[in-house]
Amino acid sequence: MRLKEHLKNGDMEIAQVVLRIAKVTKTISRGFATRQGISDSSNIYGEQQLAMDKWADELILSDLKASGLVRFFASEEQPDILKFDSSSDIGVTIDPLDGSSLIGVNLAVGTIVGIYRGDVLSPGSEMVGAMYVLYGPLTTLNYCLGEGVHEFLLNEHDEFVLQAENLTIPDSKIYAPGALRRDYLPFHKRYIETLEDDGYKLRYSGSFVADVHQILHKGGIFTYPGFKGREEGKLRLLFEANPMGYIITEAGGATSDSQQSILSIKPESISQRVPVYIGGRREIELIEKIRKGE
Ligand code: P6P
Repeated sequence: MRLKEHLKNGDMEIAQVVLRIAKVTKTISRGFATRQGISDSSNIYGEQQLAMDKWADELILSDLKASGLVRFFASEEQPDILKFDSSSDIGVTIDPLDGSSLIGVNLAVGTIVGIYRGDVLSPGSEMVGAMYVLYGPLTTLNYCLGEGVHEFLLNEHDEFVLQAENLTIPDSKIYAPGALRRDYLPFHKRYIETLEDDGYKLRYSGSFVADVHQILHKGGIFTYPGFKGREEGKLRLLFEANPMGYIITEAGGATSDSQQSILSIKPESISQRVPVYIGGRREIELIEKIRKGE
C-alpha cells in the first residue's frame, strides 16, 4: 500500500502536509552526493550550517509556503517562527537534517517533523501528528497521526510503500547514552550504571533520529541528559524531542526529562533545549525513580 492510500481515512489537511513533505524528502534523499560541503553561515545555536542543512531547509520551507497548507513554520535552521499566507491553522516544526555532521562519514541522518493545529509553542501532548524520514541504507518514512505508528520504504519506483503498521516498542536491553561520562550529573551516573549492571548493550551513532528509530524497533532507551555546565541538555524540545517523543509514546513507550514527560513541557522559546530520555516505559520509570530518590 502506498502512503497516499494509507492516509486516506484521516484528516485530509494533515494528510496533504505529510504527503507534501514526503515528496520533498525524496529530493533530499537524492541530494547528498553533491552537497557535502559546509556553508558560510551558522544557525541560531552557533553551529556552522552544512550545505545540506540549508538546502533541505529551503526545499521544505519553499514547498510548504507555496502549498498554502501551513500557517506556522518553525525550523531548527530558522531564527523565528514564520507565518505563511494560509487559511489553515496547521503548524509544523522541522529539523531538516538531524545528524547532518555525520553525512561525511556515511551514517544515517534524517528529517524530523512535528505537526500541530495552532501554535507550535505548545506542549508536545497537543501535537496532532509527527513524522520522520531516515536516510540510511534504506530511505524510510515513519508517521503517526494519533492512530498508530506506521513505516514506509522508498522503493525502486520512488514510492513510499507500507512495510510495517502499528509499530510498538519491544522490550530489550539497549541504551544510547549521549553526553560525556565525565560530565554526568550524579543521578544520571547512577542511572547509566544501573543499566550497565543489568547488562544493557551500548548502541549510539550520534544521530538522534537514527538512534531513536533503532529504539523504536528494538526497545531500550535513548538519552541525551542534562550534564555539568548544561543542565538543560543539548537536544531541542520543539525540533527533536517532541516529535520523536510523540512517536515513541504512540508506539507504547514514554519520554522524560528525568522528572516529567517531555510532552507535558510548555515551550518558552523555539530554541529551548531539554534533557532527553526516550524509550521503553520500564527505562523511563527507572530514571524518574532514581531522580526522585536523589
Ligand atoms: P554528540 C546531532 O548533531 C545531534 O543534534 C543529535 O542528532 C545527536 O543525538 C546529538 O547531536 C549527538 O551529540 O554530543 O554525541 O555529538
